[in-house]
Amino acid sequence: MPERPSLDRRALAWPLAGLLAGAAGVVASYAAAMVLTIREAPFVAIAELVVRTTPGPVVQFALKFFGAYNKSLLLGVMTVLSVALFFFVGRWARQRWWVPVLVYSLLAVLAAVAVVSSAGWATVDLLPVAIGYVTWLVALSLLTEPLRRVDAGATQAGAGSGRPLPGAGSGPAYVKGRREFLIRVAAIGGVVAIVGVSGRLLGSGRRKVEETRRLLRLDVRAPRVPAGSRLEVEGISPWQTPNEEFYRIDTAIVTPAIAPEDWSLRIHGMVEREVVVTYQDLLDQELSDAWVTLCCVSNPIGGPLVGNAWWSGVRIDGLLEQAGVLPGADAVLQTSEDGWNCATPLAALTDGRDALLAVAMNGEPLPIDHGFPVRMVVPGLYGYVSATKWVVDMEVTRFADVDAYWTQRGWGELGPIKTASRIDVPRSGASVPSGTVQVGGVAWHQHTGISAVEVSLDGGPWQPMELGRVPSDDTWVQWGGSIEVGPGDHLLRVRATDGDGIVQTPVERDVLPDGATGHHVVDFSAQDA
Ligand SMILES: Nc1nc2c(c(=O)[nH]1)N[C@H]1C(S)=C(S)[C@@H](COP(=O)(O)O)O[C@H]1N2
Ligand SMILES: [Mo]
Repeated sequence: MPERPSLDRRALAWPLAGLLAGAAGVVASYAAAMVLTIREAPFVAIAELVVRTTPGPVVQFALKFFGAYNKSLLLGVMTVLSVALFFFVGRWARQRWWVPVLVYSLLAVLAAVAVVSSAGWATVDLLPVAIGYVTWLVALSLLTEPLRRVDAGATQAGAGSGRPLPGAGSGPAYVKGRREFLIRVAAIGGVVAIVGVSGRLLGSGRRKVEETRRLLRLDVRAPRVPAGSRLEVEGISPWQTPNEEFYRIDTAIVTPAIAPEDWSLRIHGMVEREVVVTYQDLLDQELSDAWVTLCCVSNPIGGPLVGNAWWSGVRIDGLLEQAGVLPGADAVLQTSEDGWNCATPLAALTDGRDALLAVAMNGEPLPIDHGFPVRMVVPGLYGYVSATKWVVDMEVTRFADVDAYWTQRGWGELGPIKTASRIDVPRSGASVPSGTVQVGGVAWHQHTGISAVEVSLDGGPWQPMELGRVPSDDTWVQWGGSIEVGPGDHLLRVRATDGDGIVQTPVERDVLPDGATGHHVVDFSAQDA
């Protein structure tokens, strides 16, 4: 056993390490929650868990004594308790390395329970908990490692002189360890301060925008799924994709949170007059709406990066007309608040299709991550050349003069959508009873439409499937039907025919440079019932 530490600086260094490591973990988890736009950081989630599980009589008692059972009181108590706990964790770490590991693990489990037991949690909500946990372990071991060396040096020196040196040593190991400890305290303290302040700024701005968004009442028509568009096939993608399930693609690590009153769009370039529109200007115009299926160019055959929503907004052709496009222009370069950009063929914005500057998605103000307050939606083109979120600038120009974000990186300049079809049921690897098997999925070729979908079992003849009725050529269609399946392993293949009568090619091509082609094939097995 090392000697009992006397009350010297060395003994104080350990609790200090505990406090700083504790703060580092809490701050890291908080900042992670803000970056991931998770409503409550783990610390607050625990507070909410306490509130949820506090029995009524205790609440009454607290009310009597403190006048209010409010969250700031609770958070204050929790902070004091945490400070004390982290202080002792640091002290205990000196004798028993596993005590901090145990305490951090218990705290992480508590936070995870708090998250999982809250309403509407998602798996990503656990990420801040994991980040906090790892930060605790790493920060504490970084801080205590030089202290351990100091202790070891003191013990050695003590052994050499025949008696333990009480408290502070003065040998080279002590001086070096001490210096290193102080450097690490300063470095970790600095990082904690910076991360904490940025998390706070990020969190408060985002929270305000989210609140504004939630309180917005836009005068848009509510989505009404057209009759006949939905087929009765269990397990296929819903025709209308809910906002929470809609795929997301952003290059930004932290998506922009823009207050509507801070938003404006400048339309300039090859135009007769520059136009600047505010959010209110958009709302003051007549809003159009349309069902449009959005798809990502990087969606592999059979992949999930596609969704169908009801979009409301202002027609882009009208805005371009206000600006007066000059002859010679063939592209509109859009830039988002976060600096991403893309160029869309001018023709796709002016040929009468429902190209919208959208303010609402499925009847609600756009979710922040889907471009709030305003984004572009253009039927028939992949998102990377048309669907600019948080759009703030539109420059009428020529393709010859632009080099946009993804085209610089090897993706095609024009991004017309290719015919695609997907099998949703049976799922790959599924096991079903043999006999009549229900199959189904979705198919799309926005702005051209889908006229037929067929499946082939184990290389057999193409069998026509039933199609849902859709309101326009700009959405996907559900397809479904039944096939006869004997026992054993099977391959099911699907292909669509577009509105021009062109059959989807079986030739397999990668998503790069301008979208994948090929048939979706699913393997499944059937057992004797
Ligand atoms: N500002 C911005 N807009 C963007 C992107 C982006 O990274 N940043 N990604 C684009 C791509 S590649 C696609 S497929 C669509 C996806 O839109 P969603 O995230 O709302 O589904 O947005 C487009 N708009
Ligand atoms: Mo995309």
